[in-house]
Amino acid sequence: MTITITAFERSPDGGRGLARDTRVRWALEEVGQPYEVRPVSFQAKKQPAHLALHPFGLIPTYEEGDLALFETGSIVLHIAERHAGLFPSDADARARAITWMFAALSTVEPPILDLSMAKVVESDRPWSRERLPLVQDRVRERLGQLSVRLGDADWLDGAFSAGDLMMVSVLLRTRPSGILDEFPNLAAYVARGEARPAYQRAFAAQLAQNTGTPPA
Ligand code: GTB
Repeated sequence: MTITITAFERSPDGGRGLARDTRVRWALEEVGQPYEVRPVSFQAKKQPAHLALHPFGLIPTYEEGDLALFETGSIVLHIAERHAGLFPSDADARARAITWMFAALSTVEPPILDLSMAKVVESDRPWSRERLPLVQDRVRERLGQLSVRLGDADWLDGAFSAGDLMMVSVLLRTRPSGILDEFPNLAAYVARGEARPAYQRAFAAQLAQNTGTPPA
């Protein structure tokens, strides 16, 4: 059955891979599932056809036959459950991988998103300069805790899993701020994720779409 995802027609990041379709592409590449991409413009995202797929008018979405999903956590979980390659076979190890997915999305990502908002959307507010260090410190606190847990391991819980895919995807967004590099083991962890052939293919595909050039 054909898998179709939606992505920005042109991502505001110009193809740096920070929009959330990249994590879904990466998951599909890890499990070797081909997929099609339906680019969605900013106007189309708010139209009834897209809202029927995504009630909040965001990307990405995922369609496979009669199944339509939104939320990258749910989409990656679905992909990992249906195909080998992203979850360990041991039930407890799989539960821990899911825990790391949730940790990435609900504990690590929120302060990172807050920092993006503080820099992009709120930078012209009179209180912005005073608030920014507080927001940066909240990101530092989370990354510091994660750094301690990761230690010198390659991945968060044994072999690479959907938990790492989600955590690396979330951490990538801290690189432009310079905060990621304050934690050398996390910077190396993210680099290990990016070095995976599946990530490389996913990145190249979204870059090609956002720059209008075919992947090499
Ligand atoms: N919780 C949802 C999920 O995980 O699927 C969040 C989905 C979401 O926020 N999607 C964003 C969106 O559709 C795109 S990824 N935004 C359009 C809108 O708000 O109208 C967020 C994103 C956008 C741009 C960059 N960038 O340019 O660096 C990075 C991340």
